[in-house]
Amino acid sequence: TLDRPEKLNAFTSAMLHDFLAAVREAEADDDVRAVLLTGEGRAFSAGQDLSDPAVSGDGADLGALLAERYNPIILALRTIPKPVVVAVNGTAAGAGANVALAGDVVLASRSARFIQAFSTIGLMPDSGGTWILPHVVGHARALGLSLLGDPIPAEQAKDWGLIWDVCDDDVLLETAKEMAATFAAGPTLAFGAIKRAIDAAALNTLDEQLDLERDTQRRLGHSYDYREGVAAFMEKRQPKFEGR
Ligand code: LHQ
Repeated sequence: TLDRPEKLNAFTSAMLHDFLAAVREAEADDDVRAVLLTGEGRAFSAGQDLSDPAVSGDGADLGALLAERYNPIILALRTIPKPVVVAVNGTAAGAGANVALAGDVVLASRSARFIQAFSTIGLMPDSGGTWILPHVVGHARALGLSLLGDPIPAEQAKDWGLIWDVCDDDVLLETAKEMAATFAAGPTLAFGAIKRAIDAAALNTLDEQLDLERDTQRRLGHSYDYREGVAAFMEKRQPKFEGR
């Protein structure tokens, strides 16, 4: 949980450090089979803390901050081979929006809004924004969102395919927790393979993607959870997946 509600969970350097460490820890710990990311208070995150001298001081090197903090976080969220559920509990602005969009299943509260708040302060979208937006919403909407920096409501984000679903504010966290718990009891190796394949598709040819499916399915075919899934189907019972 991003936990700096008095500043709308704007990211400080220390928060970003701890965030990355937490995702890496979740990746390394075999007992962790799903991740749930949310924010405390009325916002998910207002993005980079603009009062930090590292970004507002003379000669501040924004590229260094991206290289050392934001980019590794985005890559860690995209490549952790476990489902990442994001509960966007309120405004997600700037890097806060793009961190949220790096999740696998993004749920937003009805009152949430997404703001590509970059051009408004003389910047361009970062934290993967210029990659994910054109892939997901297309050229025209990616440009409109980025150039205008207008807030878009959760319902519109869903209509545009930016996020998975919208929940009433009072049930968002509960819904996200249930989903994360369901993932945590699921076939973890398959989930990891699905993430990797869907991401790879953005760059692969059909030939390459078919090869990836062949190789990955071969590996999953030797997993305990596949045997268990088939056995449970044949025996007309619920599977008990173990993530191996
Ligand atoms: C904040 C912030 C904030 C500090 C609210 N910083 N205090 C950039 C540079 C380098 C490398 C990495 O990448 C980036 C990427 C980025 O993320 S750049 C984009 C940074 N974010 C923004 O430009 C958004 C700035 N915030 C806002 O526009 C508004 O706060 C929003 C629209 C998010 C919410 O508006 P309100 O609901 O009206 O809340 P508020 O503005 O009153 O904010 C509440 C408090 O939080 C307030 O503090 P105060 O002490 O006056 O109560 C704000 O100053 C503080 N806060 N965002 N990014």
